[in-house]
Amino acid sequence: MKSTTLAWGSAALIAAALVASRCAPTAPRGAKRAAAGASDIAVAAQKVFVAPGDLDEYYMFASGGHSGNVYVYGIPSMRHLSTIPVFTPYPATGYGFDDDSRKMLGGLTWGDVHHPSLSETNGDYDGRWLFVNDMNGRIARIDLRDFKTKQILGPVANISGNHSGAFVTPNTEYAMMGTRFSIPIPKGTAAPIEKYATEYKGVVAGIKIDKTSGEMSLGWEIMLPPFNFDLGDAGKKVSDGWMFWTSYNAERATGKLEVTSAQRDRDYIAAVDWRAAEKAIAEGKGDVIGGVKVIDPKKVPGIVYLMPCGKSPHGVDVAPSGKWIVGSGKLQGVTTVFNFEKIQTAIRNKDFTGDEDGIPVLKYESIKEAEVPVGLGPLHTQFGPDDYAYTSLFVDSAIAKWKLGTWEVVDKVPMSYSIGHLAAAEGDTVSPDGKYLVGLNKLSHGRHLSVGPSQPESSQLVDISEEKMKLLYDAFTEPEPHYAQIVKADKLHPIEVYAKDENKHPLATWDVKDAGVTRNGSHVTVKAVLVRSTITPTSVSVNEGDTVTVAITNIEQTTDELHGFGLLDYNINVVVDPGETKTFTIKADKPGVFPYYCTNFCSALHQEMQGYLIVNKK
Ligand code: RUQ
Ligand code: CUA
Repeated sequence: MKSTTLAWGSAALIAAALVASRCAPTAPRGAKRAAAGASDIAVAAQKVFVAPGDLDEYYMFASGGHSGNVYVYGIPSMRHLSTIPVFTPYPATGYGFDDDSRKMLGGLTWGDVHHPSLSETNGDYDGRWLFVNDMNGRIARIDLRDFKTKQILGPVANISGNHSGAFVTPNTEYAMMGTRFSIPIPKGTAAPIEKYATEYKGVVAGIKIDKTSGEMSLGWEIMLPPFNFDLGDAGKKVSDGWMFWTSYNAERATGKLEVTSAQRDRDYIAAVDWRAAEKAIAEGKGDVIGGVKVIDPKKVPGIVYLMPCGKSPHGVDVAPSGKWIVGSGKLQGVTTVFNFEKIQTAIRNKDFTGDEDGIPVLKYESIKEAEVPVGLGPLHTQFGPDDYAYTSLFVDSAIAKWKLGTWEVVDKVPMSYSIGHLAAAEGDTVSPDGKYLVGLNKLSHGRHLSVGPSQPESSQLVDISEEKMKLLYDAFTEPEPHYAQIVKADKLHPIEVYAKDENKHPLATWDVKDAGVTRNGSHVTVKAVLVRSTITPTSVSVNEGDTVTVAITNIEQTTDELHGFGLLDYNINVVVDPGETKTFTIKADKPGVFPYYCTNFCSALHQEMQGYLIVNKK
C-alpha cells in the first residue's frame, strides 16, 4: 500500500484542527440515541451489563493524572471500583495522615500520574505490582495484593518532569523514568535559557526492581541532549533488552515551543540497549552527577542510538512480537513502523546520517518498514490478536484499526471527543486479548448532564471482538486519565484482611487489656485497639507540648470491617483495615478537649465508637 505523508507545511493546519476539535458539537438530548439503531443499543447494553452480584471480567487501572491517584474500574461494566491514592493524601483511606504514608509522600501533596505499568513475567501481566510515574521525578509501586502504595522512589537525581515512565521491561527487571523538561544538571544548577542547547540536559533512567520484594532502586542514568522525552516502551521477545523513548524538540528550542519546536521534519526516538547500560554501570563507567553515576554516551558508545521519526512523535509502542516499533508523530497523518531487525543491521553497518552530541543518528530509510496512513494526529497504539493494531487519533477524534504486516487500515470508529491514550485488554503484552478497548478521551462535552465548568473526562468502551469496532458505552472518569491498562481479573488475588500472625508492627495491640498510654519524658505513646464498637482507650489525657504517637490496631478479622480514627481539630483521619496497625504522630500544641471517632461506618453502634483527647494547659 502506498503511504501518504502529510506535507510538513500543513502542521499549522493541524494545529488549527487541534484547536477546532475543542469545540465538539452538542446534539440535542436523544438525538444520538436515535442515530444508533435501537437494536444496536440493545446489543451494546447486553454486552456491558454486568448483572447485580456478577463480577467483571477485567480490571482497568487508569492513571489519575494530577489527582495523584490511580482509579480502578471493572470492564466491561466501566464501574469505578476503587481509588488508590499514590502521590496525594486521601482521607477516604486515611492515606497521607499516618506516619508511614506521610513519610512516603515526603512533604509533597500532589503528583501527576500518566502511565500505569503492571509488572510482567515473560511479557505478560503477572498481577503482582503496578508501577506509576509522577512528573515530580518520582515513581511509585502499588502492591496488588492489597491495592496499596508501598514505595515512592524519588525525586530521583537529575530527572526533571518524569513523563516518560513507568514502562516496565518484560520480566520487570526495570521500570523507566525520563526527563520531559530538560534542565542543567545536577538539579540546583542555574544556567541562562540562552544556553539551553548546550547546558541543559535530558536524562533517562532505569529503576531496578527487586524480583522478590518489588523494592525499587536506581539502576542507571544516561545523559542525553535537551530534547523533551515523552513516552516509552520496552522491547519484548526479539527486541527484549532494548528500550525506546520518543522525544520532541530536536530543535533544542525554547520560548513558544508550539512554533519553535516544530521546525524540523523529524524528531527522534532514542533506542537504548539497557543491558549495555547496566553493564557499563557495573564496570564503574559514568560520571558522578547529583550524587549518582550518569553514563555519557559520548564517552561510552554503543548504548544509545537515535531513530528519526515524523514530527513530534508522542507514543512509541512495541508490537507483541517485538519486531515492530510504532512511533506516532502527532503532527502527521501517518504512524511510522520501524523494523527491529533493520535497526540492528543499521547499527552493525554504522548506517548513520550524523550524530547529536556524539549519539549516532540512524538512517531513517534504512530502519523504517512502513508509514501507515491511520489519520490525523496519531498518539498511541495498542494491539489485539491476529496482528491487529489500534491507534488513537487526537485530531480526527477516532480510533483506527490496522494490520501489522500488510499495513492496511481496515476500520475506524469515532470518539467523543479527542482521544488521547487508549487501552486494550492486555493490549501492550506479548499476548493481547482483543475483546475490549477503552478510548481515554480528553473532552466529554455534551455527553452527560452538565456539572458546571469542570467537566468529567470521557472514557468510551469499544467492542473489538469482531471485524468492525463498535462503541458500547460512555463512562465518565475522574481527572485525568492518561494511560490505563486492562488485566484479566483472575490474575489478581487480593487479600481482604491482614491475617493476625502476619502483623509484625512493633506497636500492634491485639487485646483491649493491652491498650493504654505510656509516657517517656514529653513523648506519649498511645496503643489503641479498634473493634466493634469501641475505641480503647476511650479517653487519653496528655499535656500541652507533648508529642503524641497513637498506634491503632484494628483487631477485626472480618472482610469489610474497617474502622477510622478521625481526630477533630488536629487534621487527622486514619483508616485501619482489618488486622492492620497504623501510627500517627501529633504535637499537642492546642489545649482543650478533642473528640476522636470512627469515621468508617462499621456497625449499628458505629456512632458510639468515639473518645476524647484531653490536652491539659501547661
Ligand atoms: S500522554 S495523550 Cu501524558 Cu501518555 Cu499521551
Ligand atoms: Cu468503627 Cu465505625
